[in-house]
Amino acid sequence: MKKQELIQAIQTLKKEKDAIILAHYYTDGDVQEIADYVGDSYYLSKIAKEAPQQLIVFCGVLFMGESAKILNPDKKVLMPDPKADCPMAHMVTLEEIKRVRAEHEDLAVVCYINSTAEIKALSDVCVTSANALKIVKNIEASKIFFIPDENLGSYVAQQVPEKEFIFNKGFCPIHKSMSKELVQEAKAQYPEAEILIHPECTPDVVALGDYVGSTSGIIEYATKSNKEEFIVCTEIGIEYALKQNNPHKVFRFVGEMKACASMKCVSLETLYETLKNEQYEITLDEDVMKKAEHALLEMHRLAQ
Ligand code: CIZ
Ligand code: SF4
Repeated sequence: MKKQELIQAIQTLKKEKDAIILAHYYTDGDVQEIADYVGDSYYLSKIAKEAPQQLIVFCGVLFMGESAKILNPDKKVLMPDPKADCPMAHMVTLEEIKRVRAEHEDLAVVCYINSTAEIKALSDVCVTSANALKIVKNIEASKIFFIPDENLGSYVAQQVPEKEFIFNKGFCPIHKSMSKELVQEAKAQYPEAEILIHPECTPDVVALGDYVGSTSGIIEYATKSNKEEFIVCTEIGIEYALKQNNPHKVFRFVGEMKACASMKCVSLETLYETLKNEQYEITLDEDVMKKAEHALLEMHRLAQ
């Protein structure tokens, strides 16, 4: 089918099947354009929780679809591609969480939303890059085991010196490829550009940022800034929303790997197939869902 036909077919199926399409900022522009809501995982988790439609189609990676299912369990949640997984979501073992819990008192296990449902089920609260700082400050426990991302954990820890942090060695390969050298080279070439950094980048890169924050934070900052040019250290899919809000500004991306293959699994074709065949449905163990729900609801409560 041609693009216009695909778009038409998706719109028709969406109405017929009472579906809502949610898309993350890292997905392709075509997908963001057709989605009902586009945002970061915190925002999309709130939309998914309240969605009245029967079908929720999540254009993103598996942990996002799982979170939607956990927060709105009576709905059918579909993902366009079952291979769209985030490697970081698996970078801590359940045994490690149990071990650290057993060894420490007055400890909260804080889990980045980029994690499997099983990991969330063993955690006290979830966070996203948009709310991690606020939530960690609101936690009563004096010790924080931050999983799975060491870089986001370090970024938060720096700003919450009153708490003791235990880190875990997880990372995002995409953000890790955005090295200090590449950012410095880009800055030498474009000295006027402001540097916008996602906190999944390593601490040496975070230290170079004029602004450090989540995707929604980066978009907001770039839109308000009176600068015309930016060096952006996060996944390239964000360019679509940046350009939509700022058609005349220039965004330069750095990194050996600028695109996350999992996020690019979604296309208009796979989205159409998803709606037509009602595949691939997210199913989760009931007990895991209940426990993981607690961590996600705690995120919504503590981020207020
Ligand atoms: O929280 C999210 O949506 C992710 C994965 C990135 C970000 O900063 O928005
Ligand atoms: Fe995971 Fe990184 Fe891809 Fe985000 S960009 S889904 S953290 S691998």
